[in-house]
Amino acid sequence: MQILVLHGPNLNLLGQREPTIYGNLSLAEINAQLELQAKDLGVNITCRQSNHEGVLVDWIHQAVGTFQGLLINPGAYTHTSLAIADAIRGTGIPTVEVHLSNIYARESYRHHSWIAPVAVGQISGFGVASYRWGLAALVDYCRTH
Ligand code: CA2
Repeated sequence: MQILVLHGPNLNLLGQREPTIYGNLSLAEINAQLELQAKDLGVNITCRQSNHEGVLVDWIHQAVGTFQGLLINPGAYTHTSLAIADAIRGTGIPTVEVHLSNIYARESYRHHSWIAPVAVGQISGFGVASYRWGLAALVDYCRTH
């Protein structure tokens, strides 16, 4: 099974700023943890990050036929991007949305997600564990559906 992991805007800054909200790990360290977990789960993952909405949309389109599941932290596009939601809905790729922080415990403008209605589910607020549990949940979903 091939899983695409997408990280949205500014997540390339992880580990350098705002550690109290997003933790100390860099994006490379998060990806390394997911790679190890993927081996245990017996799946392959491909991790990508972009600061550009259209690039993320293109990668979701291109995932069809190659990837069976999508794990995505859309970053701030969570709260603004109908385009990413439409891409996920349009491709029909099973998707799990993850967030490092608990978006519902933060500013009200972070409480709405365009992605949640097109995702299988969402995990928010557990730091890097949101990604790990999101990957486990996505693989389980893909194996059982
Ligand atoms: O909690 C999350 O994972 C978020 O998706 C992170 C986004 C934020 O806009 C969402 O509301 C919740 C922001 C990612 C920015 O990451 C930074 C990391 C270090 C320094 C500055 C920004």
